[in-house]
Parts: sequence; C-alpha cells; structure tokens
Amino acid sequence: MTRKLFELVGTDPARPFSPYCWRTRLALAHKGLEAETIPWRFTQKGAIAPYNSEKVPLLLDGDKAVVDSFIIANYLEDTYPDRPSLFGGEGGRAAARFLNSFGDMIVIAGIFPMVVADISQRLDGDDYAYFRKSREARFGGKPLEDVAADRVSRVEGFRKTLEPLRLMLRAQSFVGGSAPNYGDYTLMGAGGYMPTGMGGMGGGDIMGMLGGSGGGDMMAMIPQLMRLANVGGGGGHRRHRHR
Ligand SMILES: N[C@@H](CCC(=O)N[C@@H](CS)C(=O)NCC(=O)O)C(=O)O
Repeated sequence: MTRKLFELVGTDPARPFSPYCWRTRLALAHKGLEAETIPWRFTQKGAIAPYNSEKVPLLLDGDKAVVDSFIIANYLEDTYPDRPSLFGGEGGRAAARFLNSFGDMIVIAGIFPMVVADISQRLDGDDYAYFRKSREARFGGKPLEDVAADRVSRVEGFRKTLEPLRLMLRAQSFVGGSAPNYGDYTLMGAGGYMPTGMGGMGGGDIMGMLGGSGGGDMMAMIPQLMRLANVGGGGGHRRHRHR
C-alpha cells in the first residue's frame, strides 16, 4: 500500500494512544482512505528522521511525507477533494483551526497531566526512560506520579472548561452539525488515551471525565468512532506489527 501512517504506541503495538495520531486516523476513515499503520515508539527517531520529523503522526502518501495532524488534515482535504469533505468548506476549515487549538490547549493539555503517570506504565525500556525524563522536565522536574497525584480533584475543573462545547452539543449532535467533521476529530482524538486503559482511570472514567452523560454528548461518540476507524485491527485500516 502506498499510504503509510506512523502512529505512536507503547508496549502494545496494537494500541496507538496519541490524540494527534487519532485525529489523523479518524480523518483517513472519514475520507474512506486506507493506510498501513506503522507502530512507532518514542525512541525510534531514526525511522522518521529521513522525513524531517521528530514527531508523529507522519503520513507517507506515495512520495509525499506530511507531518502534523492539522497539516495532514489540510493535505487530505486538498489532495482528495472528491472524497467526503473534512471541513465542509472554507468556513469549516477556518473554524477547525480554532478547534485544533482548543483541542491542543484545553482538551489534551487538560487531560495529559492526569494520565501522564499511566502512560509511562504503558512504556518499557528506553521509551520509558525517555518519556519519564522528557515529561518530568516539562513539569519542572516533578515526578510524573506527583503530577498526576491530585487528578481526581482536578476532574471537575477540567470538565468546566468543556462547557462551551457541551452547550453547543445541546443544540446539535456534532461540532460539524448533523454529522461529524474534522472539528469533532480534533477533540475526539483525546479519546486515544482511552484504549490504554489508564490505570485507576479506566476507559469509562475518562469518558465520564470528558463528557458526562447526555444523549447529545459528542464524547459519547468516541467508542463508535474508534470502531469506525478500526481500533483493534481488521477492516479498511490495516495494521502492520513490527518493532
Ligand atoms: N502538533 C503536532 C503534535 C504531535 C506530537 O506532539 N506528537 C507526539 C506524540 S503525542 C510525538 O511524536 N512526540 C515525540 C516525542 O515526544 O519525542 C500534531 O498535531 O501532529
């Protein structure tokens, strides 16, 4: 297959958990484009260096290498205009830029400190050492367990930051309106933390943390979307296991 997607994994190559990689996986599924998954680990920098990248997602499409989830979404939209639109027009593309930042700075940055210690438990060897060192440095040298220690008391505050989204989703089913579009995927990507079954905060807890109850709640769609994008293998999104 000419299309390949490098996705971050830990000890289990079948469980990609990066929210950014999930955005791309969902975008590919939306466009109905197949891609071979290349499981990638933090310390495998050499595998992506030839494409001038230190991070994933990295999409290889024929002889083109595209890095950064939002740039990839734009690339897919512009390269495959006959496929279902990710943005629903230029206004949607412009709004998705805001949602992308909201996803990065509010949703992912809000969840990350709560799950960071659990992520380390899904890594081993050099990956574990690299993750611990680099992420503890991000938190001013604090041990990851200390960063996550007060997470239960932080959940309520985090959920409040999602109130604008919740209000929106009382009036419509998705950020994209009656059907999901890339705006939804920028936010739902955070559900990627879920399949790792983060320690005491298992999938169900993370779901509750994100959305709470309510039929119109977009976050309730995460499991359905993960099925759509073929988490666990099979179907259109082929998985390729290697170390
Ligand atoms: N803005 C980028 C962020 C990508 C990113 O931060 N990827 C992380 C995985 S979640 C990564 O590859 N990190 C490599 C490292 O920390 O060395 C995007 O949207 O794709």
